Amino acid sequence: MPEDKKIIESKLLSVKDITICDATAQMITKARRDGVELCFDRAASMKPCPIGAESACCKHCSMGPCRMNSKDPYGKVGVCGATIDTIMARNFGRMVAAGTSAHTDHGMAMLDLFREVVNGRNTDYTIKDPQKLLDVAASIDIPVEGRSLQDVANDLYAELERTYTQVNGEIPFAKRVPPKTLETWRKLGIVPRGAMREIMEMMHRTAIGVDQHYENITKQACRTALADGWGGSMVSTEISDILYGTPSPVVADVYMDVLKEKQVNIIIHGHEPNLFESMIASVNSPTLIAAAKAAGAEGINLVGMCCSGAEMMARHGIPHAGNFTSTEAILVTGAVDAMGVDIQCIKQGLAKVAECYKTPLFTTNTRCHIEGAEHIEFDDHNPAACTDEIVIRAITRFKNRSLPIEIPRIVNTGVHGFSYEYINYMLGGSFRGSYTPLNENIINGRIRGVAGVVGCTNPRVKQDYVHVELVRELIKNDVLVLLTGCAQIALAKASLCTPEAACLAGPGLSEVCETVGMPPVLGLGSCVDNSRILTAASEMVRTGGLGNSIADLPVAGAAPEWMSEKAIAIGQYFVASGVYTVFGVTFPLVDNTKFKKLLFEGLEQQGLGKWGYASDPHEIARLMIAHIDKKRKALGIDKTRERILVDMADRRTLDAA
Ligand code: XCC
Ligand code: SF4
Repeated sequence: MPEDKKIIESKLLSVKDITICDATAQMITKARRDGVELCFDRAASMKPCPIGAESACCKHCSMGPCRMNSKDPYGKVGVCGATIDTIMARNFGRMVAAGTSAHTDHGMAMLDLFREVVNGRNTDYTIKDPQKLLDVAASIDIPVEGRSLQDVANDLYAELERTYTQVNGEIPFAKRVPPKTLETWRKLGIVPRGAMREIMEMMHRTAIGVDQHYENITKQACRTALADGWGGSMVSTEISDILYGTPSPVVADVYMDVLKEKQVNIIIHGHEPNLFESMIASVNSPTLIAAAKAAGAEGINLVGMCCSGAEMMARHGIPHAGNFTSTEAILVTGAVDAMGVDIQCIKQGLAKVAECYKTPLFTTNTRCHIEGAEHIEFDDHNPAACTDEIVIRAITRFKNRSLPIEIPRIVNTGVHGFSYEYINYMLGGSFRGSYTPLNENIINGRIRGVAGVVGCTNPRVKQDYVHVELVRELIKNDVLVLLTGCAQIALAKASLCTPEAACLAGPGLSEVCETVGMPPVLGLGSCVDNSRILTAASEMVRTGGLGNSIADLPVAGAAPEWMSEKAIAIGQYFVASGVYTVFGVTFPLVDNTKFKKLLFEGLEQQGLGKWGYASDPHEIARLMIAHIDKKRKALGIDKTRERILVDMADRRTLDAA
């Protein structure tokens, strides 16, 4: 597929080939003028290692590293005798373990804070959503009737801790899994016990000389990934909702014009909401606002990026400046007076760019220091000490601004914050909140199916382009799209997170959107909030009419511009939950191997989902829609229809709207 290849292999030298984000494009041009290097330039000057890209090497011991030949995958084995399938399965399993550990460690930090709030040792945070606490407790069979909130909270903490530490049995949220799906997992022996145990076993099994059957390694990869989706990530989402409030639709601005030239601009970028929540308190402190005004600023402007930004946008409507590949570019504006980061997806390259534009960069989390950045440790028990200090330092930087400022004058407004609970309410109304209307609209064909489009942006592909083209085609074909993470920001920038974007959807989906007043693409929050998609899928099964397991549903997932190991963990837990999941960019496997066949076909025959791959957005859409149609047919709710391609007229319709 020549078009496919072009997207990946173009040297990405001209700005219009690098991104469709006009603000990022403007900043790339300015950075070139200023002689500052960004991730796009580094990607262009360093080809991806072809052997690593196909996962055809192993460095698990010092008899190697051993390199296989992807043109002749069975032509040789490693010094220990490991075959290409063992090598690829081990590498894949370790990516799943790394991604799972990221989400579950994040979830554990939320649980640590919850414990301290519940036992009264932390009074800086409170339980903002007691109803959610009761709902979560009830969902895992903790008695709630007639009990005090404190008692239920104590039990909930003890129960959820098992998600991590339990050595035997099933993690608590296994109770939420549709029975037939759970039965399949039990049969395959992949119900997670506790995340720590699964990650440990995954690492052990993939060491030299342990598990050397790709099928058995894949089972543990499923089990580990499920400890993420139904474990660490789900705990993170639920506890964050309990502590900070469950999202409901909120209007929010995206793009770089959320920076304000005359204000003190502070960006928070990373993943854990506690830092961001405390920063909201700090920027609203009358003393600090007065200090900002004394320094000549009109006020203090707090903005998010990446996943903590997506989460704060969904929960509080905090403006969002851009996704993963824009985090260096935003510093090029010269308008950022401080950037505070915590964990995950924080490019080390930020330190250099921040230095060039005299923006103080602060690391705040004990797990993430960066050489060249200043560390101000964030402590849940005294959160203001860190966030107030960042504000003070930002005010100083504002006062001493010496470089010219150039803020791309582009901003878009959209609606975000579609939690699982809100979708329930939105479709069913407050008196009969339920997923029945969604299922009915799928059964009657107005909605063809549901797609989750998630994940990162990646400087190896044109930023936002694959996300936006894919989603346009999905909604045009009446597929309702759920978004999280950096994908959500790409679509928000492209104006698709608005009710008006219903005009771009097919006739069935646009009718539903217009009736309910919702956008055809629903932003759910950060990457850990992919757990909201799992909860929604379970509810669709429970509501009835669409089969007995998640694997029966006319749904599909995609991470078209992924880059992180976390995306692999997410993909694997969707696949293990029964979802067909298509990745773009590249897939770390050698073609024509048994392990690839297992991931792309075999798992589906075991009652799970399966993986797919394509780099071209229209091909990804074709694969997803074909799968949705296959599931509709199996459910007996298919009717023939053509796949519709997006044309220029559609683009003009949106511009006009
Ligand atoms: Fe990171 Fe979560 Fe990927 Fe974005 S989507 S690049 S993982 S910030 Ni999570
Ligand atoms: Fe080579 Fe085997 Fe060692 Fe891997 S574990 S580096 S394949 S000898």
